[in-house]
Order: sequence, then structure tokens, then C-alpha cells
Amino acid sequence: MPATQYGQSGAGNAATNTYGLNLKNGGANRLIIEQLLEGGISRHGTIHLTLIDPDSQTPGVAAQIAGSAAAGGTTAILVGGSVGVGGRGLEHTVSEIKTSTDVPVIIFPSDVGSVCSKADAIFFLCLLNSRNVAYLATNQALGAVFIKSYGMEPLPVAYIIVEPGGTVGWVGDARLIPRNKPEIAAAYALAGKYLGMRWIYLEAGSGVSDTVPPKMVQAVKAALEDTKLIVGGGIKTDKQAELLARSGADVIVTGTAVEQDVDIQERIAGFVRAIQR
Ligand code: 1GP
Repeated sequence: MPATQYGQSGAGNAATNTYGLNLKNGGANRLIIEQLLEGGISRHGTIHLTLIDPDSQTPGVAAQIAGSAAAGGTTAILVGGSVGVGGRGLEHTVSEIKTSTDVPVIIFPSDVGSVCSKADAIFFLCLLNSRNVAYLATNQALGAVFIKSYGMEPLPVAYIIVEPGGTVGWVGDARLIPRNKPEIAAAYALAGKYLGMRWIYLEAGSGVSDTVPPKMVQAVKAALEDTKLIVGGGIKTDKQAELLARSGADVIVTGTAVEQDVDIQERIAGFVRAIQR
């Protein structure tokens, strides 16, 4: 079995996948997905993640998208959405995706109902600018028990929603960060860092017409320094992805651009080329 792009080899170990990762060995490999993402960032400058909403296609089609995205160079598959995500549909989608690719599958939850035992890891989100305690602590408390029993890896993520915010802004009852106030976004991001979160996620909302403003990304990254910054929402072109990466995004997330594109592998490869150092 060949060494992976991350320099690991799973040779001789039946419990590992082709990335050399023992994805289900809870305690021992607690930070393995996080290290994989960090390794990608230190090698390539900025990495790409593909978001698949299980509510937008059949599990079989989701698996095809994931396989093509992985072939195009995406580092991991995020599975999530704001409405209608959970139960059998989610489980079936994650299971099918895992048959089509060895890249990690990470849950991008909307609430406790999105915790899924078949995934490798979960973005353990705190929606810092929500007005609703359910998105600040209650879903986290209810979900934590499942995450532990499933042996999933939680990645601590401070989630910050920026105007226009889209569906997630409404569902999450977010007090949206004004687009012309990068200093407010930077203050929230710094709060997330000081609360101990190793990943900060600036979200404009899925399918929105404008991405997070590059100037806001710059201000947030300047405040965060080495804490990792994820940016998503409304990214449709290579140019937009490149600009956000140059502004300081360590991770670029796209969802809609892939759902709407026919040549998914090439679409993702374009994003990956645009953001790499
Ligand atoms: C992830 O919500 C985004 O942060 C995905 O947004 O669907 O617009 O790519 P798009």
C-alpha cells in the first residue's frame, strides 16, 4: 500500500484505510483528522473541503460527488445542511460516501440530530453570534454524549455567521456580523481562540450571492495568527477562492458550486489549484 499524500502508510494494518488512518480507534487517534487537515495546510497553504447536503440528492449521487471531489483534490468531505439533515437519510448518505472514497468524512452539524456514527469526525461547532442558547451550549451538551460513545473525533470550531447569512443564519438565530464591520468579526474570532477553539469558521451562508468580504478575512486572520481559519458560503469561482485564500483563509469550503456542476472533478481541481501556495 503506498504512502499517502500525508506521508503515512497503512501497510500491513488491516484496520487502516488507504490513507493509513485508523479512523475508528477513538482515544488513540483522537486528533488524527485534525492533524490530517493541519498537515494539508502546512504543505499546501490552503486546503479545500467539499460540503455535501444529504437533503440535496440521493445517497448514491452523494457518493459519486464525493468520489469525484476526492479525485479533484479535496481534502475531506463535509456532510451537513441547515434543514432536513438527520436520521436514516444522513446515515445512508455517509455510508455511501465512505464506499466511494478514503478521504475523511466530517459531519458539519445543524444540531444534535446531525451526529452520525458512520462519520470519522465532527465539527464541534459553537455558533458564537447566536442569540439562542441551544446553538451555544445545549445541542453541544446533548451531542457530546453520542460523540463519545461513537468514538468520533470532535474538532472544536467557533462558528461565526456574516451577512447575508442565508438559511443557516435564520435557523441559527444569528446576530449577523455586518459586512462592513471586519473588526466585529475579528473580535468574535479572537474570543473563539481564547475560549480554546482551534478552528474559526467564517460563514456567509450557503448559496448566497456574496462571499465573506476578503477584507474581513484579512482582519480576522491578523487577529488569529496561527489559529486556523475556515471560510465558506457563496464561493463559486476560482478567483473568489484564490482571493479568500490570499486574504488568510486556511480552509475553503464549497458546496453549491459542486452540486450545480457537471464536471465535478475538474471544478474541484480548479479550486484546489487556485488556493494552493
Ligand atoms: C459552507 O455554507 C457553505 O460554509 C457552503 O456554501 O453552498 O455557497 O458553497 P456554498
